[in-house]
Amino acid sequence: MIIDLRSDTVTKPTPAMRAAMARAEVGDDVFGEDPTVRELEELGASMLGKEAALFVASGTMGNQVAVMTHAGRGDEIIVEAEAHLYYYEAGALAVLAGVQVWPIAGDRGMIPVEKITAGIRGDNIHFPHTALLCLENTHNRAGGAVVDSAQTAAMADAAHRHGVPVHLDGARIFNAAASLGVGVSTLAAPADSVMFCLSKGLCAPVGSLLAGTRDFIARARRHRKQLGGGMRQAGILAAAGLVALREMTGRLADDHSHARYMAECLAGIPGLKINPQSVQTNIAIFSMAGLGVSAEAFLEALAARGLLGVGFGPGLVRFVTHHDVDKPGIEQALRIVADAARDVVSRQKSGVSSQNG
Ligand code: TLP
Repeated sequence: MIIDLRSDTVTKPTPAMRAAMARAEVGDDVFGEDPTVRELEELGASMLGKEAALFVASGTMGNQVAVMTHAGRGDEIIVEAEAHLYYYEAGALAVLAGVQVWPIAGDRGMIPVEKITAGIRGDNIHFPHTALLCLENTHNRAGGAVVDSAQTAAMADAAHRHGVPVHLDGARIFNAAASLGVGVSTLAAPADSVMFCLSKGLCAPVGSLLAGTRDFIARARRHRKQLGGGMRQAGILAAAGLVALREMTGRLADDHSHARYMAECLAGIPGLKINPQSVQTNIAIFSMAGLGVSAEAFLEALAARGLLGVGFGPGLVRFVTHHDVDKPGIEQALRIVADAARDVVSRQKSGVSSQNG
């Protein structure tokens, strides 16, 4: 059996989801007539503490629709330098939204407030208009780092003081809320729009929600249509999303304790480096540079033994824990990592000694 820790997107829909999908009431959602999509949008909006929500095909679509709704062509948006919507969305900000980016390096998802203030352009014919500040919680490339509500409010206030709205990429906002022990609506409150994914830790097969004011969502609906995201009997998918929101948010702490446990064990394997304290949610990024091989070569050695992860930069590997890998699976994954690391190191040594000899 393969243990797949590449992402929390690899989970299969649960039996309850498949049953709900089979019996979902549907209609044509472009006409606003799919009752299950409407139910999901209403539930998602109320959980997030927003007036309205829009069901979209993916987190990427939700982020890009949000930017298109907040900003016009030639506008500038302030982003954290490794934010997903900038780093991992295939240049969509340029191609679809037509905006340019003012990236600011953050620390575990927190962008220094004074840099946000300094990044907001003044009223000058030479400058682009600063149209949006984008935040991310949990922050993926910062290893699933959690941004608390005071930090979120401080960043959002800096933007709002200058009339700049705030979008929150909350693909994993339920993980952030579970880690902090607060409601998602508390974390979402400072943001004008929030995207979150049903298809990450929550096991739905497809879909994300974009939430905001009623007026914002009405305008976003038009941009979703422009992107070809107007789906028809989408209630089949929304039905799984309803199960995700009702049944799957309460178990995320298990994923977090698995990731922390993994980090503690990985830290004890010679050649690997990770600070277990930095693992706050379900993502563990570790350095394997000490093994003396590339991340790709190490990932191949893991895959040959039945464990999948992803490369996250030179010498870095990411594991994401999720519903479909239980504690025994995690133990097995750790045995595989230890075995592969030992093997890589001993091959290196014998390679060196035979070269020398
Ligand atoms: N992240 C994926 C990959 O794209 C890296 C993953 O495996 O973690 N925002 C954040 C913070 C995300 O982590 C992701 C997906 C998205 C947006 C995009 O969601 P999808 O994949 O549904 O377009």
